[in-house]
Amino acid sequence: MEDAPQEGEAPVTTTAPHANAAEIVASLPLETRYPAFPLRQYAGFWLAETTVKAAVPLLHARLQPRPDDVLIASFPKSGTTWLIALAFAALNRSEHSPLAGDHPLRHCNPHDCVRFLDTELAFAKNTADMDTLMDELEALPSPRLLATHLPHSLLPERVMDESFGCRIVYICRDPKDALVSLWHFTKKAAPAAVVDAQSFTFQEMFELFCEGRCPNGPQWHHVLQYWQESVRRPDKVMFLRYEEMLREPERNLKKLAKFMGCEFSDEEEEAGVVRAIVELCSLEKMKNMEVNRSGSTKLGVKSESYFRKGVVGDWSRHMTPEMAQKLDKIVRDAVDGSGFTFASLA
Ligand code: PAP
Repeated sequence: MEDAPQEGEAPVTTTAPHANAAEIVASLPLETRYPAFPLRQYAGFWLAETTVKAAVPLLHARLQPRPDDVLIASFPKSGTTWLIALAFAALNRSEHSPLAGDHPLRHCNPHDCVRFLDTELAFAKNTADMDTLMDELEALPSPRLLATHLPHSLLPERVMDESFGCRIVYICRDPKDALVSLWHFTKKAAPAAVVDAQSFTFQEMFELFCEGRCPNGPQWHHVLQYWQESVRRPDKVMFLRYEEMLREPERNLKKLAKFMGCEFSDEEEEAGVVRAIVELCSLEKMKNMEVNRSGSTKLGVKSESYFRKGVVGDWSRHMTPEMAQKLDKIVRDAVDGSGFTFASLA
């Protein structure tokens, strides 16, 4: 989390959908209680102001998806880092053996192995930097590994195009655990300049989350949109659950590779390649790598802040039963009748 672009530095004039987002941003509902950055309510979601101003319009105007792109999508703190690592290791395994000592994931935070569309644009300092980012995206060789925290309804239409659209892999996590993870991350990753982050209480985070007033919230609407799209277009949108991945990492990695078009062969499985990737990307391994213990990602986020406990049910150490019941009810009411449910609410 770095300083936001200066006011008025990111005007994007184009006729694409959301082209006027930068002009109307100041008139949108504002939430300043989230300490890392101001949020604006836009198209039903609470997004970083810079995401509304810059990332959404620019992606709609310029992103050219390719059918062999893999777009990792998630609500923040749902297992994104892990999924990026697994997808990167699987896609690039012929060039980088997961057993090799010089594997890129041993030297780079997973976030530096992927292009994070909305986040990178939201962090860009000015229009020139944003243009450079878009040019870099265009110049990347295929297959590209991209990532986003944007809700499905805010992705450019082209991403869903039957001929040109790309594959999306979404990871979903229990809302209560995502909330706890977001609170820890907000306090740990925020730059020192954001003084309020240290005094930001769990109760404050809880209230914001319940109101959907957190980055990319409401979480349950984010999840529901991608789930519905995965039901509508299962060949293009894969829906994974963090809890299931923790339970059966190898099975889920094999499913992921098949979906991405790089299925593991029997020979590879026998040679232990699947196991080696799961091990390379395990929380234990990643957390203890020097590159993830110190320093920052290219966006200036402390590397270590992406790796904490990685368990199911940590919420019970932070929430009273009443808090859990309150959030469960909000989520249950919101997804009721959709056919979707979170495992912990089933
Ligand atoms: P992001 O949205 O900022 O990229 P994201 O990676 O989605 O964050 O979420 C971080 C969570 O994933 C952390 O959960 P926790 O706070 O409940 O512990 C982090 O520990 C967990 N995580 C990170 N890497 C892994 C991994 N390799 N395996 C399992 N969980 C992981």
